[in-house]
Amino acid sequence: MDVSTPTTPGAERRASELAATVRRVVGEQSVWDMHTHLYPPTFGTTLGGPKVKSDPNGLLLWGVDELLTYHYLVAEVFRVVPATELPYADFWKMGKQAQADHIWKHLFLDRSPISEACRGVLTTLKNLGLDPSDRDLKGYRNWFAEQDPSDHIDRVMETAGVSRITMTNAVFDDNERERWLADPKVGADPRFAGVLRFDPLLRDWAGAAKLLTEWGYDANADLDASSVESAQRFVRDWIDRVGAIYCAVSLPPEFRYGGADDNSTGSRVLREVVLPVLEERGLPFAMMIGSRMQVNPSLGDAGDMGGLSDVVSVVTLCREFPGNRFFCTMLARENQHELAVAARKFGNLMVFGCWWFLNNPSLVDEITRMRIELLGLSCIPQHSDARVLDQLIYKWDHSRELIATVLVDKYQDAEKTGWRVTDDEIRRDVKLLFEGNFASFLKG
Ligand code: HDL
Ligand code: ZN
Repeated sequence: MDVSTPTTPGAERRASELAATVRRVVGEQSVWDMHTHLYPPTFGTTLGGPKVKSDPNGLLLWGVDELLTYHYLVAEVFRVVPATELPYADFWKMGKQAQADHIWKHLFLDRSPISEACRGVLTTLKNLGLDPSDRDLKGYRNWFAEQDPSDHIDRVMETAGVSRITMTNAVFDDNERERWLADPKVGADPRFAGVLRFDPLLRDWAGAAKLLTEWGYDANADLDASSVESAQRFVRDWIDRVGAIYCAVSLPPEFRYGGADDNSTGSRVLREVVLPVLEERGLPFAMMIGSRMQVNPSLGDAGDMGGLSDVVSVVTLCREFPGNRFFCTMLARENQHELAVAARKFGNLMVFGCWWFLNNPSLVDEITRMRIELLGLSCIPQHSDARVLDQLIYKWDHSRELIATVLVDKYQDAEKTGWRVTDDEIRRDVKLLFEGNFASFLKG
C-alpha cells in the first residue's frame, strides 16, 4: 500500500491549494467566543480613556499593564524572582504599572518572552499595529491611554475576528452582583452575552445557603424542600437578570456524580435545583471540571492548579438527564481522550475548548486532532478564557493557526481517497466549529 505523501505534481498542487483555502477560511471565519471573563465598559474599567473615568474595581480589564499582569504571568514571574527575594505581599502592594514593569523586565527583557503567555502579549501588540521590536513599554502605554474603551472593544473584536463575547457573570462575586442590582441594564451591550456562574452552589452549599438567605432566598444547609424551592427561585431570578444563555460552574477534580442514589449535598443541588431549572428554561449547563483552587493562596488568581477528574460522572449525568444539555471541558490533559469518547455516546454532551493550562500550542494541536478524529465536526474546539480584552487577539490568532493546521491534515487525508471537498463545504464546516455548533447547542 502506498503510504507516501502525494507524488504527482497535480496531487501536490491540489494539496497546497487545499491548505491555502483552509487557512484562508479559518482566518476569515468569525467566532462566537463561548467563555471569557470580559465585560462591556458599563461594568467599570480599570483603565479609563479620554471620555471615561477609570474605576479601580472595574471589571473590564484592558491595556498593556493588564496584559502584563495577567495572572498567568504573575505565576511565571515568581518563578524567576522568588518570594524569598520579593515577598508576595510586597508585589501585591505595588501599583499595577510597577507590577507590569517588574514582569516586563524579568520575563521579557532579562529572559526571552517565549512562554505562551509572554508570546501572547507580543502577538497582541503586533496585531494592534504596535511594534514589539521597539520594546517601548512607555510608548505602548501612551497608545492605550489615548483609546476609548468601547471603541477599543470594537477594534479588538474586529482584529480577533470575534463576532460575540460570552461573559462569565459570577453571581456570588459581590462586585459583580452589586453592579447588576444597581443597574439591570448593565449587561445590555449587544456585543456581549450573559452566562450565570454559580460555583459556590455546588462547591459549598452550606456557605451558599447562608448567602441566599441574606439575599432573600431562605435556605439551610440541610437542603430541605423549602431550601430547594428558594434555590430554584434564585437561579431563575438571576438567569432572567443576566439574560443567561447557559449556566456554568467550575468544579474540583474530586467532583463526582454517582447517580440517583448519590445523596451528597452537591449532587442533590445538581439533581434537585440546577438541572430541573435548566431543563425548564431549555438552557445548557457548562461543567468546567478539574480546578483545584488556591494551592498557593499568596499568588491570588494565579494560585489555582488542575487535577485529574472523573469522566464517568459526566457520563452518568448525560444518561440520567436526557432532557438537559451539557457543555463540558476538563482541565487535565489525561482526561481529554475519555471525554471525547464520552461525547460519542451522548448527543446532549458538547465538549469544548482547551481550557487554561491546556491552552498551549502543543496541547491544543493534540486535543483538536483527537477531537476531530473522534467527533468530526461536532465539537467546539476552542474558547479564549480571556480576562483582559486585548487577549482575544492573541488567543484567537494562535488558536486559528493551530485549528487550521489540523483541518488541513484532515481534509488532505480525505482527499487522498479521491474525495474532493469544495471551498463552500470548508466554509460550512469551519462556521460550525466557530459559531454554528455553539449556537445550535444553545437552542437545543
Ligand atoms: O474558572 C474559570 O473560568 C477559569 O477559566 C479561571 O478563571 C482561570 O483562573 C482562568 O483564568 N483560566 O484561564
Ligand atoms: Zn474561565
